[in-house]
Amino acid sequence: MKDKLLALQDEALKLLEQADSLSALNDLRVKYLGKKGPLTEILRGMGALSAEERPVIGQVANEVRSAIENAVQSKQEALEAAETQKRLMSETIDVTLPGRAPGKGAVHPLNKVIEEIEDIFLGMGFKVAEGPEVEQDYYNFEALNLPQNHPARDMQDSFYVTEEILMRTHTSPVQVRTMESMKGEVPVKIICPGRVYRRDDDDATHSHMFTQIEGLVIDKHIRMSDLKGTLLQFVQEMFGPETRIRMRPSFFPFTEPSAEVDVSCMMCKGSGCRVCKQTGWLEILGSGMVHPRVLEMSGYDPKVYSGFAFGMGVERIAMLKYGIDDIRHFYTNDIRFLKQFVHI
Ligand code: 2NL
Repeated sequence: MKDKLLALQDEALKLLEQADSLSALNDLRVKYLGKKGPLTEILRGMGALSAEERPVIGQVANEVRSAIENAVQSKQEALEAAETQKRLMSETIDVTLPGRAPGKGAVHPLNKVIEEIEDIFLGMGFKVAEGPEVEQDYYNFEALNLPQNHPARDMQDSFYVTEEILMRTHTSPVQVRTMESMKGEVPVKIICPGRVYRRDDDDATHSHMFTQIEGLVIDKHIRMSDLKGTLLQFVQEMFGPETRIRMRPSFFPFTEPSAEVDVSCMMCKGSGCRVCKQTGWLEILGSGMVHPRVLEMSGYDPKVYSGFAFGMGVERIAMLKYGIDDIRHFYTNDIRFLKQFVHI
């Protein structure tokens, strides 16, 4: 019996010495000291021993148990210490290493151009007004004198949400809302930048979503020469002081008379090149005197007040100014394209 106990102790101590993880150690503890282990079994069988043998074997069994318990205890401490050491090593931080510089963002080229245009008009005393991109038919069409059967109102040309609600097709509704809220007060002198939506197939020069800036001035005695002077000042700040403009008769339902505005080509200074198709001129704006019915519908008496308005596509301006050949570059967010505008 005693030999059996000592052999058990030898075996247990040997395996404990080899245990290389806390879970392996726990398995061994259960195996040798657990309720179903050999030691418990031996102690249970003590009843069959003689009265002389019982205390001797009992003492040996207790010594064996203590020896195994002590071995488990010290091995556990050793493994825990090793584990702590390992974690400390893996979590070591070298505080002397240089930091990693975070990647810097930059303003999108379209937003830079919007800000540049806003700054020019702010310098001439305009305020910036913004409004909803999802708009009521009334503000987008009706109040702008667009007749019921006008092609722009066709389901085929605009993104309708319901019969009465659509994605705005220009930023004019913001100007209508501003006139309404001004309740006939003057001067009105605003520009309205923002996204607009039209059902168009995308290609190098068309996009179903683009950015527009419209301007509106209403006061007493506003006339065509105020429009021309304002736009000349704008293009000379935008494209250079030598820039010239010309106005051609045109038509918009919301202005009368209406004019298309061309700037002298900034690539060839007007001598003719590929960009201006040898004409020396580039079309950049639509404009005109606000139609009397538009003034009247939004609370301004056309016998007392007059105004001018204009609208331009920001992408087109940016493409001309920076020689960009495809409008889709503004929306595909290719970092190689965007990086070229970080310092403009
Ligand atoms: C273009 C032409 C234009 C307007 C926009 C306007 C707004 C009000 C009243 C009258 Cl509230 N007119 N806006 C006028 C003429 C032309 O835009 O080619 N845009 C890209």
